[in-house]
Amino acid sequence: MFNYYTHKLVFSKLTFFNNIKCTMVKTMEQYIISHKNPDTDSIVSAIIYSKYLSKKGEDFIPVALGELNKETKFVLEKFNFSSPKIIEKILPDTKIILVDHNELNQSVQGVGFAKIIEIIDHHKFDLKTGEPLKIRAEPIGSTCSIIAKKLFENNYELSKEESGMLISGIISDTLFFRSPTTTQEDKDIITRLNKIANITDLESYSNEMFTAKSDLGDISAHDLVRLDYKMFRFNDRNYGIGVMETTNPSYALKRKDEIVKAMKDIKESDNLEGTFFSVVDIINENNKTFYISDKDKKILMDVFKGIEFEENILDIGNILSRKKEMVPRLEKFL
Ligand SMILES: [Mn+2]
Repeated sequence: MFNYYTHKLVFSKLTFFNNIKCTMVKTMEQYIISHKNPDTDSIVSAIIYSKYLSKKGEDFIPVALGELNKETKFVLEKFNFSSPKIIEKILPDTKIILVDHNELNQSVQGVGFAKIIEIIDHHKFDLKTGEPLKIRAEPIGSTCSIIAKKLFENNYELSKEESGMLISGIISDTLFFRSPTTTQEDKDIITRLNKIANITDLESYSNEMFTAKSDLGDISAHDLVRLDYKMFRFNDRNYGIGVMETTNPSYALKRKDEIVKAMKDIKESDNLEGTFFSVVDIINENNKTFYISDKDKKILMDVFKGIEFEENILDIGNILSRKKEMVPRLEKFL
């Protein structure tokens, strides 16, 4: 769809270079960007927010920064949405909206030269921007919860499928309310959305989602560690933390040797001080975290009172949330 501001920008540039012959004015695409290693919350947020904006006559294309995981594919198929286009980088001055992230190292290549016009997120903030922008951040279980609130507030008429998508995003990020990031509001929002979506048994639907996510086939150990991986800066040094939320933890635990090797490679390539890979058993609410150095092992033992499970793996108990439990405690300690 036509966008006035983009058009004006291109038009003024053309006027300026009026000696250059140009037969076609091509408007620059505008994007809603989900984070790297995309998850269901970020992808659904981007898709549904783009639907809302297009109703208001604003054309933003939801995009993914990489291959979708199997849970997300399952959800899109279930509610009949096509996968968003995958992009790697953006041109300078592209207008973008960031959903489910605000740290630029989790965003698209070229984000530093883009025009970020809005951010909707539920993570801690670590951002400096050149220009004023719209920000909506809430300490709530998922970005989909914030999108749902915004759509309710603006009397957007959600379809059955759109409601089902938002419910899926909330279920995914809150591990169907098991995660300590869950708030009462998330639960209330799901109840309200399900009046439209009419999913008969939310518990069994959530299990279907988690089973889809746990089916990783013959994924390489390297991709497994990177599946839901984020880099953090603690005490001016880089740490990489991968998380695998699964109903089948033995899948990863059995592949220890490969995973340890992959973690060593990633430590090298990402120039990390330390690296962790947590296998989170969603059903039994337990976290087994891989480490590759004695230093990292000691950190896990000091911070989470981890107990030895096997060499290179500590059982750190019922720590389910990287965002709310792992990162703040590691940051404080380090
Ligand atoms: Mn999220």
